[in-house]
Amino acid sequence: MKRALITGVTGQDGMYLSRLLLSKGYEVFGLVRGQNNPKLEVIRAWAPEVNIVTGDLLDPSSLLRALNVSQPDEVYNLGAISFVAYSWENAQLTSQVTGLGVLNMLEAIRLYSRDDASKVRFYQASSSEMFGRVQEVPQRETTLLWPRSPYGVAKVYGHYMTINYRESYGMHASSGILFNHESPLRGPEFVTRKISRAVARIALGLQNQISLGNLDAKRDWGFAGDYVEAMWRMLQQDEADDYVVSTGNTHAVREYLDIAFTHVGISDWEQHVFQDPQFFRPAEVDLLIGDSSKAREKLGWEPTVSFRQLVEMMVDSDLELEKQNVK
Ligand code: NAP
Ligand code: G4F
Repeated sequence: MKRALITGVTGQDGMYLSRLLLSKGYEVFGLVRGQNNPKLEVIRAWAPEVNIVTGDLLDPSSLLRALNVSQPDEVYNLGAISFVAYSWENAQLTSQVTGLGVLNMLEAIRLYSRDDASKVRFYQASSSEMFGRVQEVPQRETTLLWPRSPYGVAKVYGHYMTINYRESYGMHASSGILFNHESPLRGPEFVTRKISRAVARIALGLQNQISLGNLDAKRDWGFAGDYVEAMWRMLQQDEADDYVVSTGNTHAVREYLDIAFTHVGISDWEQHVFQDPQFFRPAEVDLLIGDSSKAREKLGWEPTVSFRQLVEMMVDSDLELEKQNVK
């Protein structure tokens, strides 16, 4: 039985990945921070078989302890401050958790492995946000990175540190440059879930409008359940490497709005949508579209959920949740 340690197990990807690994017969350990984390109950209900280990990416000795307890074959480092807008207001904290946290985990693995580089395989959750002011369309593994947010800068640090540990110590350390991926488990602060939730509530008469920022930004949105499969496949390769994971299609925020509102029978949706300056960012990533041919060829990975299916899945899920508020 293989053993895996997941940081960020209480997040969207951690939840999908934990179920994927359990379905493959892994013994799964999940790192949870804080003394009374409200998400603990959520992950316990979602995947009761996950063994919880307390720890924090800011606390190196807690990471070493988590490794000693879990004795993993594979570590998936998904833990991060992941909300881009928040990263301008909390730039140092974001740099420490999302950037230095990667170094803390890599160093803990190096010490735990006692320089046996083959002992633990490592996955780093890198991000298409690193492409920022994109220097090439579509973006691929070799595209110059030009981050546009403190979050993006922190992810670049973690990305290069992962490559550095691979090259310096021969560690099996892979970095997945994942483009935006969503699901009904997406945090409500991200634009897709913010919209699916509001659309459900508007359809049910629970609210009348939604305030958003830039509706013209374009993202390459996929389904989180597909993307965690790519993470696992990366760690099953003989050689560690870096891979772009994306659908290869891009859509503006207003296209997401159009499909979501149309799905609940509202065609004149503009009257429900307001733009509020507080949701515009100091620097925007205008366009993301990924070229995932390397992942498709080497990992045999491909997305299974279309953009329309993704939007409708999220709206349907929020309709079910919000109906409970009507009862
Ligand atoms: P998410 O839902 O925001 O989850 C983030 C996780 O990190 C949560 O479990 C959170 O724990 C944990 N965390 C925060 N601070 C921590 C700390 N100091 N120590 C340990 N854990 C900490 O993010 P996600 O969407 O699942 O994304 C997973 C990873 O992929 C993140 O690194 C993200 O930056 C990256 N990524 C995401 C996407 C995407 O589109 N979803 C795309 C590219 C890359 P709490 O529950 O306690 O807050
Ligand atoms: O949903 P978002 O907040 O996601 P963003 O910034 O693309 O970041 C997500 O994807 C990254 C991968 O590229 C991850 F690394 C990161 O952790 C996170 O998961 O915003 C998407 C777009 C942006 O252009 C934003 O300006 O939607 C635009 N937007 C417009 N109105 C809004 C809003 N975003 C949010 N969150 N809230 C709004 O009201």
